[in-house]
Amino acid sequence: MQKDTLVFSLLQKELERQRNGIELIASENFASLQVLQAMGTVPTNKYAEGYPSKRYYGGCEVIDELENLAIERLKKVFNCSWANVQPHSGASANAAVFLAVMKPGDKFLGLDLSMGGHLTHGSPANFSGKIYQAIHYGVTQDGIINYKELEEKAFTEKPKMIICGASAYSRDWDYKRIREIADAVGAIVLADIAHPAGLIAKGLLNDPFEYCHIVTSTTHKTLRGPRGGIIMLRHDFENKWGIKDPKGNIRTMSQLLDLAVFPGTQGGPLEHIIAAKAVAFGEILSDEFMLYAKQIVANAQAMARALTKRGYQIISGGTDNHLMLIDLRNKGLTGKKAQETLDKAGITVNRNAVPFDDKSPFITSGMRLGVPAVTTRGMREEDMETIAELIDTVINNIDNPQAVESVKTEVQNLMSRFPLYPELTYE
Ligand code: DSN
Repeated sequence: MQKDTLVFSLLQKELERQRNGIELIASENFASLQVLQAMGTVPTNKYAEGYPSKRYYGGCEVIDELENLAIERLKKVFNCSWANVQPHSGASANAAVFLAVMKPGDKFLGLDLSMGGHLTHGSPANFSGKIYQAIHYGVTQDGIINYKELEEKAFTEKPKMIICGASAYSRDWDYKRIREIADAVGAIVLADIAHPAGLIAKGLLNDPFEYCHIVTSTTHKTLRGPRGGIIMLRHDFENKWGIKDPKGNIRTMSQLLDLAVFPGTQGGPLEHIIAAKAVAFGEILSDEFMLYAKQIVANAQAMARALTKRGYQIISGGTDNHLMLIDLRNKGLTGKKAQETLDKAGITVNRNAVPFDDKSPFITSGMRLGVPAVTTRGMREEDMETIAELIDTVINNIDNPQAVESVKTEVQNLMSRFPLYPELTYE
């Protein structure tokens, strides 16, 4: 068969874009070459509905070994007793948790999307907000989770589940406090750690497993694996809520969650992606990944300092993790304009609503910056200062295409010092 030069030339173009730019989208990263290699492998040809040793298809003996390896490594990464590595994404992982523990119309509490939450935490546009009754808590004027509001709403509304976790929140979470509130109202706590998972894995942030009943994550953000999702329990438990499986049996939480992933919300697992997850989990267990995770935190703090020095307003005044949310109103521009102009300079960010935003989610008053990807490229604290200066130059020349173009050249020169997949070519 002839090589599909059109597709592969587009892949090469995307590789060059990633090589030449400064990637600051907080949810993105660069998986290792062996993670990429594992993804493009033969298990994509295989159906393996079910779980290791309980499949609905023949020929799954090697697939079972691969999936078991991914599970065992993941259990070591987070010191947990049970894991499901089949969710195709973080949203799929969360959908399975909803299906396992909630009935349509049941109430739950989650962080408002406009305050840093996630679509699957009850946005009206998402299944979580359409099928279930979402109640939201937010952040205080200082940009910190409003635990008082969370507590008051929990007591008034008596939700069945409380979700903690965010997509645009730069501070650590008080899981203990949330569990105490949940226990007082009889709710299940779900921690969605998709963003800070890599830092949690290395003990650099509070441990949600100590207090949260169920933990979900993606695998492609700070965990630096393939695009995908996972669900974990540190301690499996008989569910005191009496939640039943589709046949009306009361099961342990791990059984309910397994059933909710398959056959509840997914069909055949992506075993080539599960192989790549196993590779990534092996990498996370290394000492090298500890250095990486520590560098993420050091870089995020260096970036926050460098931007604050240049007059940028960081929500909550700084960061404990890998990201920061910037209110651009004092710079007189919208998130949309900032994102689009930075894009022209080869600096990739995403516009983001800030708490109490007066602009629409399509325009926004803020931008979110994260450092996991630039840290993977080998950048250090001093490079964060350089990036802040480049961002500031673009923002100060927002309507000056020549100045923006000259930043683009500087960005390319800078990034050529931090090679990305030097051995890779698609042409
Ligand atoms: N879309 C992801 C993010 O950018 O944070 C969350 O799923």
